[in-house]
Amino acid sequence: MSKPKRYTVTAALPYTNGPIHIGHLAGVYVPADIYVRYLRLTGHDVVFIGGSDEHGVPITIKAKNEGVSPQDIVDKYHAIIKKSFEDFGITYDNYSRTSAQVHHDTASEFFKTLNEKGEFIEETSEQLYDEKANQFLADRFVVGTCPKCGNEEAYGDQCEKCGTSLNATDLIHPKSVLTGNVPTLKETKHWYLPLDKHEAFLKEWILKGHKKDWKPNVYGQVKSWIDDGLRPRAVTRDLDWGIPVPAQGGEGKVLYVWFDAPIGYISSTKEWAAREGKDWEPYWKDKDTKLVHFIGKDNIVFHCIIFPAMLKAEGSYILPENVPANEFLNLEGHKLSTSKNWAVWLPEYLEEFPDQQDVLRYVLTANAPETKDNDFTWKDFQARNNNELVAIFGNFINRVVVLTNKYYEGMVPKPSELLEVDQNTLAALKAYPDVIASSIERYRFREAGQELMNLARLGNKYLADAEPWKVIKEDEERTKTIMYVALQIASALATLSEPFLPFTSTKLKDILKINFGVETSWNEVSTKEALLPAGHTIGEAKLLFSKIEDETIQKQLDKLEANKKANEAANKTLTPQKETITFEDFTKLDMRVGTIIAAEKMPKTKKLLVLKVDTGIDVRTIVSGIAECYSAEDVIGKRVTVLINLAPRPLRGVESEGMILMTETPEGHLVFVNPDTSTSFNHSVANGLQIS
Ligand code: B3M
Ligand code: ZN
Repeated sequence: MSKPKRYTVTAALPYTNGPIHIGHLAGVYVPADIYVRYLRLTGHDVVFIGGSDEHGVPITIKAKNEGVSPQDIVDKYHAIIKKSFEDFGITYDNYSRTSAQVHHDTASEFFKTLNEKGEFIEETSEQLYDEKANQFLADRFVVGTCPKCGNEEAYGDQCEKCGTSLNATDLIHPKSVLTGNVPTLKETKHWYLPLDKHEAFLKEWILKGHKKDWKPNVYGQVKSWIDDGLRPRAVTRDLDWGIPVPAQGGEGKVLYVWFDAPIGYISSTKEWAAREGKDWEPYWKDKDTKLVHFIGKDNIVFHCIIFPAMLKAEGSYILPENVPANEFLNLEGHKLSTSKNWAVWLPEYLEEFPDQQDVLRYVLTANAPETKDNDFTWKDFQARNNNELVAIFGNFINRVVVLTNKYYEGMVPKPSELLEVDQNTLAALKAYPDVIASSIERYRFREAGQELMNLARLGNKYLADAEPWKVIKEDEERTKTIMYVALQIASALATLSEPFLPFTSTKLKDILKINFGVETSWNEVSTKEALLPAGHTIGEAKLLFSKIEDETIQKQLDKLEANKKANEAANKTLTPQKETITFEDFTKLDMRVGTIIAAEKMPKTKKLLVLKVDTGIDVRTIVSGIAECYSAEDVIGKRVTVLINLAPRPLRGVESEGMILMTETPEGHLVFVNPDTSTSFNHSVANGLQIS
């Protein structure tokens, strides 16, 4: 595309079934925000669009699990997610939600247009059905083995391991997420988008077209799907949460979430335009608009094949110029996982590191999973903060500001003759806007972030070599020149850091007093004679970054470790229920409340305690396998529930005349079914009685 007239930039609409974590930020939102901030700073017409994805099975499942309505879930997480974006400086021009009326209308219209144009196939076929839950199983309501890669946890619409988009009936050994049942087949009618019909166009557009400049991971995935052959794909579902299908025979059905969600970008643009008194259409329909979708790799097929096919079928829309999808970010060597709570959640991060959004933005950019999956570690986080942000960027700025205040009461000195080293440094400085821009425009945000740090390195090295703190003693004129040059670098950093470290950039502009009308634009960093002219007065030094201590990092590692343990306990496979017994069977059990009056360890065993228990009718000996959790002293005097009519049996030569009822906590500890409190009884209900 020749120079675009305007940009429409979108970032994936997060599902509102939980808060967002560092993986989302690194993969989608920070790169998107860097990109749009850069575009704005360079004077482009850009709209940055986002919103919450509030339909779809993940939401319904979350609501079911929490025993609340889907609406409660989306209201809760929409607010939390929106706030996280604001907190981390993600500068959407509009953040909408797919439950908004404008979206329901837009998505319905879109469907109707395609339907009227005959772009769908209506077909009745057999779909997976859960007899027990009384519902069809699509998308995340069903898991099974991926026919392509063998992943046993593939969903009904997609395998997240290999990225393949699936139809639920493709799954091998499907299983209902709702009941665990093996689904049966039941006839139902749906509307299908015949992707095969668009195959020729997609080939032309992506494979033969200019999409070779797409990232190799994106291009490669898309090519492999096209090469595999495309098939019709259902765009409606038998569900009750979503946008009702606006067609005859659509009663009780909703639009497939991946049909409505990308249209959410359009609805959100409409909302923005209405608010700003603009026309939304050029942002989606003018061929001089550059449309860019920022997404994670699991969303590639939807943004590179299905949505473009929808847009093409509709006929009046432009197609994305680029879809710079990232790979995944891992955490301390393991896949990020919401269900396993293996994540750094943004709200929690801010609680523990208040006002340190830029540190996270910086580290996630430096480690962005641009070309392959990457790992976030707390040690690396600490190292990047301490060795780069504090030791290079922060240190340079601090020295410049402190010395300027000390020598010149904050006034930028007038330089005298520029030596070669000064000229070279200023020339190097002027090259940075283009260098960083070129990386950003090629979606190489890691590289861009490192170039920014290189500019700070340039400053640091310049000062360290020039040593103004020594020179001042013998050559005041030379010192002025050195400080002048250093101040120009500080000023350039204030401007060029904005896309990456927006909070720091604001602070720095405040320190340098360049935020009120004397701001330098991105391009002016290269062209302006003096970024900070002699005579301009700067403010006092303020710390931009602070060192992160080992204890702080250890605390985060401990927290993850604790999560892991809790998970292991929670994931222990629950013993299935035994065969049912009759009420008569139950009444045969004679349970009494007794008191342990004596206890001793059974010699040469690990697990056994020999107890004397006062049952109220007698005192008897009971051998109990609880010694790994309780010592003899622990249990003496304890009131316990005893099954007294269990046939006596010898254990290691001691006749045991009954049984103490115990149960297991989620952490795997044995606890007494305690007649004195109700809590332990709840455990027994939840976990099944374990008899020791
Ligand atoms: N909500 C998937 C996700 O959150 C999906 C993206 C929609 S973008 C239109 O990962
Ligand atoms: Zn797979």
